[in-house]
Amino acid sequence: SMQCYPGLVLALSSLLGALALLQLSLYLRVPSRYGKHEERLCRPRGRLPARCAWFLQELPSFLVPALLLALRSPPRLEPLGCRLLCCLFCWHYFYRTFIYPFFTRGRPFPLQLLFFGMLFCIYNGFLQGYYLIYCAEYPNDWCTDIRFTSGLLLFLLGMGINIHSDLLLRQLRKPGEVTYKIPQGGLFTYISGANYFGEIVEWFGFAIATWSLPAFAFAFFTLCCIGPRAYHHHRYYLKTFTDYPKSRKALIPFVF
Ligand code: NDX
Repeated sequence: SMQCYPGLVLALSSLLGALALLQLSLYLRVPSRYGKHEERLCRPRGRLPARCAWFLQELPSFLVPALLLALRSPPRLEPLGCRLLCCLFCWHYFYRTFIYPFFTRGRPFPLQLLFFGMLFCIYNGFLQGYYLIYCAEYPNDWCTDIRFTSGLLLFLLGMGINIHSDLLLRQLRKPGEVTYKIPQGGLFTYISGANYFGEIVEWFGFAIATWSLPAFAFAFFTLCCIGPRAYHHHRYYLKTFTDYPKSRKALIPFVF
């Protein structure tokens, strides 16, 4: 049966960190080609409706850790911290897999990116789940540790911002519409990438609550993946809308 191999966790986390840097070098200058940054005419290729694409892409991030948690024998009941943290991860991906896709009004998603996105979700879902369920050790009072409590608070705050911002974006379109408008309300008042800001806060909160290398590697990956994307969204808005609010920043309120 499965057991903890610390070397495996170290190797997978390092590779995730390396992927984050690769991501940064690839997408700092040019955005990843989906949504408003897709070059429709230049690159005709397969697409899947946004609904199916997001469902399929994110499903492994829910399924893999959920299965690891459910199938471990003997079940790991102690310490409480491990199960709680694994449930937090699954909770986010329950939302992203079973709720977000069914409401999205996004454009069809490129198959090629879907394939890589799915591979990424399998990889990361395995790493986070495997670490928490087979490797992590926490004292029994971890739930009252300042790292756990402050991390959990950040996680919940970030998730709230992310879900609320996703909702504001969705309400910009009527069903069937694919045009872009200026996002308004919530944190969009201050930044163009409010949904991304929430997601980044969320995963840094998760990293602090788990205090683990895999979770910090994932938070760093998230930052390198959607940080530049927030900047590209911001540039797109400035270029497209002459009446775009001048005081609005890309990702960090009042700063950048
Ligand atoms: N999916 C994470 N890399 C990614 C998919 C792409 O969950 O090969 C990372 C995720 C993947 C990426 C994933 C990993 C790396 C990949 C990359 C593709 C290439 C890259 C695989 C897995 C790669 C290497 C080389 C390292 C292997 O029509 P539309 O779609 O634009 O409509 C949008 C709409 N909208 C508007 N509507 C009206 N007016 C406006 N002005 C609008 N602006 C937007 O809102 C969408 O329907 C919706 C949201 O759009 P957008 O662009 O703001 O967000 P989006 O990027 O689609 O993300 C959606 C949510 C969001 O909450 C975000 O925080 C979260 O997913 N997310 C996204 C990406 C990654 C991630 C979280 C994470 O890293 N944690």
